[in-house]
Amino acid sequence: MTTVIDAALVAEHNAKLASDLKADYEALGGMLARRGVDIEELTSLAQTFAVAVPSWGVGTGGTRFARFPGRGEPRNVFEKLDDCGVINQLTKATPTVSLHFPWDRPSDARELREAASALGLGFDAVNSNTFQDQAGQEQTYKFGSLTANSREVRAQAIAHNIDCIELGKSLGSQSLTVWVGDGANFPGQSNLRGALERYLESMREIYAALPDDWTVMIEHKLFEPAFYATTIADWGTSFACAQALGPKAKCLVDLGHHAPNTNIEMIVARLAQFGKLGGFHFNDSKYGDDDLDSGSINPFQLFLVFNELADAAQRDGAGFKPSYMLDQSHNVTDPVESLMSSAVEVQRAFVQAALVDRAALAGFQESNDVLQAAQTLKQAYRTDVSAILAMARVRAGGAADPVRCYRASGYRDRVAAARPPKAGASGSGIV
Ligand SMILES: [Mn+2]
Repeated sequence: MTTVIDAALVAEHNAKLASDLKADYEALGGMLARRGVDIEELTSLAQTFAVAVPSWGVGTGGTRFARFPGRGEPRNVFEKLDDCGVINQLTKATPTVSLHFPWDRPSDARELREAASALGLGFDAVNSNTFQDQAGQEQTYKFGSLTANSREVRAQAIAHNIDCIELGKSLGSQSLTVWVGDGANFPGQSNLRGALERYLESMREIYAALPDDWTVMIEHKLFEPAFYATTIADWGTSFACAQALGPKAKCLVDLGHHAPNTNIEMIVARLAQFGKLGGFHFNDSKYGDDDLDSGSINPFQLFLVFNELADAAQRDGAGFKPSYMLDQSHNVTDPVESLMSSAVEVQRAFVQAALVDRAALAGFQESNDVLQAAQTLKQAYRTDVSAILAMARVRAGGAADPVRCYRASGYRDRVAAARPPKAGASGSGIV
């Protein structure tokens, strides 16, 4: 396997931090032992954590108003893979990449698969794109895609999704994520029920093209670009469609795709209960679909989501395996740094949720000891598990402090020189 950053540099970085990490790890281990928790078990658990990186995340995003490109942005899917390789090399938590077609469409799928595999990367869900028109496309998605009134537009959108499945098969993916921006900007623009009927009709054709071991994940989003009525606006609609389509259809929860203050952890519990939780797009938000770094605004919510996931894993066993992906837009930070920090923050919530004393919590719930039940969650959430995460990384060959190590490596300066900006470079937009 090739490493993008010199492995000797990572080893040197880790050696410098080794004694501090050992001291922090032993102190935390002692504190956890007094609670009856074995730190080694948590460290092993942390090492099992994996979240996919979106290929579009390694480029600078932008807003509806402007995009300010960053230095050394990847100009094609191979350069995106290099950046993803750095993220996984230093965090050891992001072994897969989620591609977006046609932005990342390879001319040779085998070459792309080999490039990924040389970096130790695999491919997670593939994502279709029927929310913008591509050069040379016959039909426009201006008035919708899978729900469009026009049969020709729907046929084009269906064919694109089936093409994504075929591409994904050749890359080793096992799921397709479908998000459509279809909806209406004015009351009366669209027949609300008719649009959903057309959506289901289109999705049935896509579903029929899925291999047996594939999943199609339906991603809902409250609003934007449809500002009056979005066809797949909420988890209820997503759930109803997944039920109507069949067992290979599941729901995908993007944390930013809800109204402010929505109880997302309860949505997670509901979908898990009914076997329809397919996966996540992790990010954070303050107002809407802000696509901010995971855990940057509301880390407690992220913890509560993972608390529900830990509960579901305990109830449902090994069969419960939702897929995790980051889905963020980086406007003012180095995307590699943001994605590394976010992977660590999601992993942190995963480990903190494992710290919840579930037997004690169940007892407090049973006896209606409300205060102690709440405190049980808070105790886990307040525990700083940074040393566990760092130890998990170091043991796997990653960096004790990924961002510090990355900065010391000079990677961004190197790629800034090697990747001069190019007009019309491959998309790194906002999803
Ligand atoms: Mn998303």
